Amino acid sequence: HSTTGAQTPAYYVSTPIYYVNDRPHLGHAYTTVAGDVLTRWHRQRGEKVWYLTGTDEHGQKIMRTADANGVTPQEWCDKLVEEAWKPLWQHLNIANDDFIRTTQQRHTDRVQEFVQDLFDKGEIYKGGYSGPYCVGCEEYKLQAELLDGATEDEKLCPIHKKPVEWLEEENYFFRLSAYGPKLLEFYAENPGFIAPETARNEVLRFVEQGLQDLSISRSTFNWGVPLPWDEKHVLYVWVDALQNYITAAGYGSDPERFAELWPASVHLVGKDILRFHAVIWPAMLMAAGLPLPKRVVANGWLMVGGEKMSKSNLTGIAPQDLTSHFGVDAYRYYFLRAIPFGTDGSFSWEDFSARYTSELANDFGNLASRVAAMVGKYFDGALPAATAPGPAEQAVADGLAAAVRTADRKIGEDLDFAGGLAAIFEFVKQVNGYISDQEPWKVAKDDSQEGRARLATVLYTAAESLRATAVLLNPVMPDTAEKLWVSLGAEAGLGALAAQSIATAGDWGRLPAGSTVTKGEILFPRLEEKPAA
Ligand code: ME8
Repeated sequence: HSTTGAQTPAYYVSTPIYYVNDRPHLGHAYTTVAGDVLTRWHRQRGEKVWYLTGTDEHGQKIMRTADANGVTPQEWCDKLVEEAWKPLWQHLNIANDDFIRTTQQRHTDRVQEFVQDLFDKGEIYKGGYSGPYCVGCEEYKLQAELLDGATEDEKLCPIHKKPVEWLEEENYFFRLSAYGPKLLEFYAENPGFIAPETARNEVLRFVEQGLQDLSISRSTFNWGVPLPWDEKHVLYVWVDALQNYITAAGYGSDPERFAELWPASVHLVGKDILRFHAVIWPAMLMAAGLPLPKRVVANGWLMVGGEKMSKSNLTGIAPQDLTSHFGVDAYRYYFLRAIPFGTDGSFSWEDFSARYTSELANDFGNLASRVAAMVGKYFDGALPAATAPGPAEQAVADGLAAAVRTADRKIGEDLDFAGGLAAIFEFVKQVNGYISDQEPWKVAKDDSQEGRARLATVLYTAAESLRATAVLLNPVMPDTAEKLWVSLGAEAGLGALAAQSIATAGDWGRLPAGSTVTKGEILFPRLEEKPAA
């Protein structure tokens, strides 16, 4: 605990740290974009936020890949991190605050201290284990969950559909079995700890069956963090990996920062690695006497041909193959809008194109360009004041307030990105409906003072709606929202888009009359033909 006084806890979100055995695909980007939208949303609320991602670089999977490529594991990791992983996050406009690599000394030193502490407390003992192991998962499997392979002796991992290997060795064990009752108690007291509900139920059933102690070291290869008390062993890659969430946050090195960041607000994970995060990780933290993260939220899988998209099975699609066609912002939008968070979903070129055209280009992009064009044509680009508001305008203002409330709850609290985006785009539809009803191009033919006031009111209402839409979409589509902000001339009166708060986004009338509206860039250009496969 910090002695320098009360700290405001930061909203701390983590992604899994990804294995760098290969390049990233849509599945990795899915979790990372979700975390980016979540943290940008909280930043836009004015909260202190910390967003962590990184890479998992130890273990047999990485070692074998490096061997097969004739380089050392460290060389392999350095190359993949610098050439593939970091550039992708930059390309997708991910605003992470830190990037942890498990081969960094700031990590390995703290990991050694952590396990030494557990060893000293008697939480770790020496034993032996034999069982089927999947290198793809880096996990011992249970006989019962294996699938039949091509021959009588061959058994397959249910996730990777690849043969498991029989491992038999002397290792160190963590007394995981002792934590079953404490974990169940914790889940009962913290019903929101694991989401969604299906994930929570799966974990409860698993723990209720009784836990086995966990093998936490390996002595048949050396690509890992050495056990400080027995250097013939390296730490099991998952035990090392999970600790990134505290080592990056200043555990053991910067107590003040650690007090501010820990416990994490949300660990985002794919559903395949839920048990590590919702069972093993909390048990290790309990053993160390550290607070547990507040939430573990599991996303579903992006599927290809009915199977999980995966590096190991060569079904990965590179995000750049889609962003080069649809653009980065549409990419960020599409996966969160199309797949309810927590459920599996598949990407289809047709579905993406359809949503791009109807939701982004027609409903949203056209609205922005029509409004800017009309303010230009009828008021020389100077936003007029709404001098004659009536019930139609009140309905738009009410629709906005409702959209802000719903989106804030769904995106900011429930991680229901699809629901939150639906609420924002319902509002966009409402504004389109308002313009069709008001027919400003007809009102413009009425030169009377009353006609001018009506026209001014309609255009102000539309522009003010776009002002709020830019704020709400900034966490999801930052470049597009910025273009819109610029085209509305909002910066002069309201300041930078990033400084706008969600809390006041729904307050009607913030965009000052007199703002200089210009017809900016087309937000979502028409799609070219699909490139030949
Ligand atoms: O498991 N659909 O790393 P990893 C959706 N190093 N999400 C997917 C996905 C798919 N088809 N494929 C991958 C590891 N993901 C460990 C994590 S954490 C302490 C250590 C995402 O490279 C999803 O978030 O196999 C999944 O949890 C993560 O990538 C696994 O990445």
